[in-house]
Formats: sequence, structure tokens, C-alpha cells
Amino acid sequence: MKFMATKPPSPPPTPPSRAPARDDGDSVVMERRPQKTQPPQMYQVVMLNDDYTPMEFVIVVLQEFFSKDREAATQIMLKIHLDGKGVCGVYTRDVAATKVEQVLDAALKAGHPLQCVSEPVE
Ligand code: TYC
Repeated sequence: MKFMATKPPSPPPTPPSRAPARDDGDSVVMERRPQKTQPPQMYQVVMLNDDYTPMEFVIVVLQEFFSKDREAATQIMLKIHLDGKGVCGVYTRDVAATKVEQVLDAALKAGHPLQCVSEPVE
């Protein structure tokens, strides 16, 4: 008795799309792949309000570590003061972590309880 194969033979594998596909002539065609690289996850540095850190110190920190001019730094400081927290800037993970370190270090050295954290942006 003869048995039939249950599956038809599969087609030959397609060549990798990066490989040059040759046509009948001598020309070489390079195929373009769609861009797959994702943008990096971004992190926002959030500063928290407290009752003891002087407003002026927060303004100077925002100018020094977050490159804000005095006007923008004052607005951010006031937002934090009124709302309890505020975003100082958005960066890649390592840069955000460095900013947090710089702020905490400056606050510690000056004897202020200023706190800030970094968190992933949605
Ligand atoms: N609330 C502080 C005060 O009245 C000022 C302040 C603002 C502190 C922002 C921390 O992240 C802060 N002196």
C-alpha cells in the first residue's frame, strides 16, 4: 500500500532581506528594511515640596542643574510649592539619575531636606 504525504512540500526559504537580490542582469538591488529601533524610555525628574528648603535654593538648583533661566526656575519652584511636586526636566534614564544625584548631593551639603526622584514617562 502507498501512503500520501500529509503536507505538500514547503516552498524554498526566502533569502534574508539584507542580502542583495540579483536580477537576471548584472545589477544589484538592495532592499530597504523598515526602521525598527525604538526611541529610548524617557524619565522625568520630579522635585518634591517640603516646608524647610528655602525658595531661593530651589531656584538656584533649577538654574544650575536643569538649565532653567531665573524666570522659568521661579515658575517651577512656585508650582512645586503650591502643588506639592513638579517636573524639572525629561531625560534618558542615566541622565535623569545623574540629575537626581546632583540635586540630592547639593541639598545634603547645604543642609536642606529637598527631595527629588526620577520616574518613567508614560
Ligand atoms: N515650600 C518651601 C518654602 O516655603 C519652598 C520649596 C519649593 C521647597 C519647592 C521645596 O521643591 C521645593 N520655603
